[in-house]
Amino acid sequence: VVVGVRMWRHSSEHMKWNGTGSTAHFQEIVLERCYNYTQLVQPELRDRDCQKIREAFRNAFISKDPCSATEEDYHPLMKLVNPTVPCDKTVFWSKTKELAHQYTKVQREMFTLEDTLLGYIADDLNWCGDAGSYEMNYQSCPHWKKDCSNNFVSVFWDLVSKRFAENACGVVQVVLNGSISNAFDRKSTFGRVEVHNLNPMKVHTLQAWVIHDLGKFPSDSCSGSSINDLKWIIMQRNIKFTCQDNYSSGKFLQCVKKPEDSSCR
Ligand code: N1C
Repeated sequence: VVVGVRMWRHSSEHMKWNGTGSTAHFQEIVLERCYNYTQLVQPELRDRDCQKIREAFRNAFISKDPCSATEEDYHPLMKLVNPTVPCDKTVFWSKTKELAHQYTKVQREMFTLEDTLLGYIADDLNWCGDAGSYEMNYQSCPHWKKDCSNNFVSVFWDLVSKRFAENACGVVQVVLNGSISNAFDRKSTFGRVEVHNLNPMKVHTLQAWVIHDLGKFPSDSCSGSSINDLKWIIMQRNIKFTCQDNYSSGKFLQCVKKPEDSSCR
């Protein structure tokens, strides 16, 4: 009976947040993804110390209040991994994660954030700790809306997205969702962080692709008002803007593979 009571108290103490808890085996997954990326995906990074990266990642949030994350917490991790995407190869996305990743898989040398080391490591993972404990909290983590926006996962994505955008150069692309009413959303990470951190000295054109899902009615397009917002922001920043639409997702991927096809012009 005593053991049962202790276990119950233990887990209820940790159910304090409204978001999903840390991903099971977080540490092992981080290490495995790091090795996989640095040895197989991008062997130019083979000298990166994955144990150090895992430790710096953990130290960023462990034993800390999960609602008081700052950029500084991640600085040691950022120092170990600087983003290196060649000019003309950056691909942003908003509400089109799946499709953007299919695109960079077909166009092998193109990069979304998840095709860089830190994005690859953290993709789809969840993590948080607790002040006064060396453990991760696997029961619950702060929900960005219901608990706090300065949680460690949100601060991480905002920071790596900012660095990813700051480092972009040449022509950059964004894959947007034409099957929702606002293909460009000022409140998304792309609209709130990335657009404003492109460096006009380095980026000369933003090329937008507005893609709709097969079978769904297109709800937004290059001539819609949300894209017009984006165009206005980008042109004000002295960056050239181009937009392509009327592709379905399947057609888009076909045309990526076979751009010379007459139906793709
Ligand atoms: O808010 P979004 O899309 O516009 O963010 C996407 C945008 C991309 O261009 C990426 O470079 O911002 C970057 N980015 C990620 O790569 C990423 N991977 C996983 C931003 N967020 C990312 N996530 C998680 O998805 C994160 O938790 C964030 O809150 C969502 C954003 O998805 P979205 O709204 O479709």
